[in-house]
Order: sequence, then C-alpha cells, then structure tokens
Amino acid sequence: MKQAESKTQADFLAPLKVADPELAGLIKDELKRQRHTVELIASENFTSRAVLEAASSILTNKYAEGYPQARYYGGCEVVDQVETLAIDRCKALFGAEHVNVQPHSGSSANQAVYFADLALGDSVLAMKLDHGGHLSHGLKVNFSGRFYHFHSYGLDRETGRLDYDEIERLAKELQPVLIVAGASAYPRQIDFERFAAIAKNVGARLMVDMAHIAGLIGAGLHPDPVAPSDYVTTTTHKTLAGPRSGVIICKGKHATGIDKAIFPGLQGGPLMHIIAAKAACFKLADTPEFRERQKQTIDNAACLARCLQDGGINLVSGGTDNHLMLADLTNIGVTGIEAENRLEDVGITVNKNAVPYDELPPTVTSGIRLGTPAVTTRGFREPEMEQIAEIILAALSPHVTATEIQGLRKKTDKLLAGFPLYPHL
Ligand code: DSN
Repeated sequence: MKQAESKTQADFLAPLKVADPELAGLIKDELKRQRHTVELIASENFTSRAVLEAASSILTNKYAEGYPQARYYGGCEVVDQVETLAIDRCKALFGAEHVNVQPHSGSSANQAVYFADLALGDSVLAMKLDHGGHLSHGLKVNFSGRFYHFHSYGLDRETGRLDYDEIERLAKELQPVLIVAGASAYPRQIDFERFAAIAKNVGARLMVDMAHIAGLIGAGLHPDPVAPSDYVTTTTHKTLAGPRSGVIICKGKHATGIDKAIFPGLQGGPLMHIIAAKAACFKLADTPEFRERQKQTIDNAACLARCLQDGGINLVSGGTDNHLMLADLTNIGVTGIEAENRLEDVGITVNKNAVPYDELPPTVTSGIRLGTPAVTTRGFREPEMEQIAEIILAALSPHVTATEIQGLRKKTDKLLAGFPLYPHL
C-alpha cells in the first residue's frame, strides 16, 4: 500500500512524458508538424521561449479574482506585481490610458467591450465576416449577432478596399451607437482617424479590433488606433507573438466600465500564468529586434505577393500593405479548400478564405489567406519567400501530378531544414 501511494505521488510530480506518455506523444507530434511545415496562416506565430516558460509556470496555481490590490483571495502579493507589470508594459507599448490584461481571448475582449458599452439590441456598424471581418463583429450565429443589432459594411467591389465614403453614408443612415473597425483578412492599412471622424459625426463610439496588426502597430509600422478610439481590443498571439490570449485598451473614462465587464461581468479568475506570458511578450515587443522583425514581416509579405502576382495569382485589392494577402483563385480554377489541401500536401499550411462577393460557401470558398508572421519569426527573408512562392505556384497549377507534388514536398523539407524550430525541445 505504502509503495502504491509513493508511486502515485511520484507520477503526480513526474514530467509529462512519464506521467502521461500518450499526451506527451501528441505534443511531440504537433512539434514535429510545426517543424516540418511552412506556416503561412496569417494569424499564427511562433512564440518565444521566454513566453512559453512564463505560460507554463506555477502561476497557473493561483486564484486572483479581482484586480491588483483589490482581490477576492489572499496570497496575491506576487501576482499583483505580475499583473501590474503586464499592464504598465502594455500601456507603454501602445501609449494607452487604461489597459485590462485579463481577457482570455480576442473574442472575450470584444464581448467585454459590447457588454460594457451597449444595451441589448443596440445598433452597431462593423465589417462583414465574408469581406474580412470577424465572427465577433456581428455574425448572426455569434453572441454578437444574437444580442446586438449589427449592420455591416464591406469592401468596394472594384478596388477590394474599404470605401470610407460608403461607411460614412451607412453610419449616417443607421445611426449606430458603436462603430467597429478592424479585420481578420484585410491586406491594406486602415485609416483609423477617418473611422474616428465618421463615428464622431454620428455621435457613435469607436472600437478598433487590432488583433491581426497589433505587432505592426507596436512597432510603429501601421497608423495608430489607440489615440483616435474609445476602445481597442487585441489578441496577443498573432503579429505580437505572445501567448494565446486577449487585451483591452481604452480611454480612462471607460476604465471602470471595462474592468467591471471583464470581472465580475464575464470572467472569474484571471489566468495569471498567461498574464505573466503577456508581460514577457510586451517587454519583448518593446525592443529594436521586434521592430525589425515586424518590418521584415511586411517586406516578406510584399515579396510573396509580388511573386504570386507575377505567377498569375490575383490578390484582393491588388497587393498588401501589411502581414497578409488574400488570393482570389477563381481565374485559375482552384477552390479555396482544394488549394488548402494541395498546399498541405507540399508542406505549406494556409487557410481557405472567402473573398469579397464570394459565390462559393464558406466551407469551400474561392480564396486562401496567406500571412508571413510565423515564417518571419522562423528566420525567412526574401530569398525564402521567393522559393515558397515558386512551390505554391507549382502546387496550384491545374495539371500538377502526384509525382510533382512529392517533389515539391521535398523542396519544402529542404528549405525548412535550414531554419530549426525550438531546437532545445
Ligand atoms: N481566427 C482568427 C484568424 O484566423 O484571423 C481571428 O480571430
């Protein structure tokens, strides 16, 4: 009996590969997948070892409902400092008046802004999901579309760009109380000052969801949404390269409402290990190395876009200003899902994506979204982007054979071999 008890205790304290070899094996499989694929999903990145270490720390053990110096649990003296560090670093990085680092995700952050700012059924104007918006920007089956009265703006059919005059016209006609700017699949810079002027004109508040471009904004490479907006929400794992989580930035006058909406409105205990990982991410984002990486991310996207266009691929809006592009594959006779699968076969990960005015359903789509944050973190520069473009163009060619696909997979493997990922693991 004594022996059994001590074995249980030993297993409890053992590393994962001893305590749970089945799960450890799956994590190893995922590491192998990440190492052996070219990651072009625009919303993904490879976080730093520092962030991984903070995220897997013993801070996961601590309950800390409330906010620093105002908790509902004892023993919070250390986690108070952790959360304050994350808040102060985020404020400094983005020039924010108030920051809440407790949202578990970008969607939770958006939910909290709506919960703080809107009454049920209030009218909101946001970007259409199938033109590049997000589920939480008013999709009918999402909480946002169920609880509030969302209207949407889209992209101009000819230019594939936001049409600010049309957004202004809609705002005047619909008189929303909140306007949401920001997107998940828009390849151009967004004019937040213009959005702010439109909102002011109709007496609406402005919320910017900067999840995709937060890293570019932190590096000063995209117009700033923080000064002209009431609220800015973001995830922390995309261009920012932090842990999978969310943040809300707002003007001081909205601070109490936002904090109450997160806790006790929507969440209980904050994830202190993830807040610590966010603190590490904000510190790393405030460095010349991070700013250089954001610049290279944009340069890599521009290079990939140019090569794909030279190879006959149409890009929505004719190119990119940021970290992503949206390829409309209609002219080459390949659907989004076919392209996603074929690229997977050659070791390149992308996601199928609706293009504006897409006639195919969201499970099929006419396009794919490609982004460069993860490959840039991995060390790719223009020469590698040119090679990736060649592989993509060959894989999407209408008459590609199974043997050619195998050959392309070998080319991908060769390219990746020069850029080891997490060699310490
Ligand atoms: N699902 C994210 C993306 O891929 O863009 C948005 O939250």
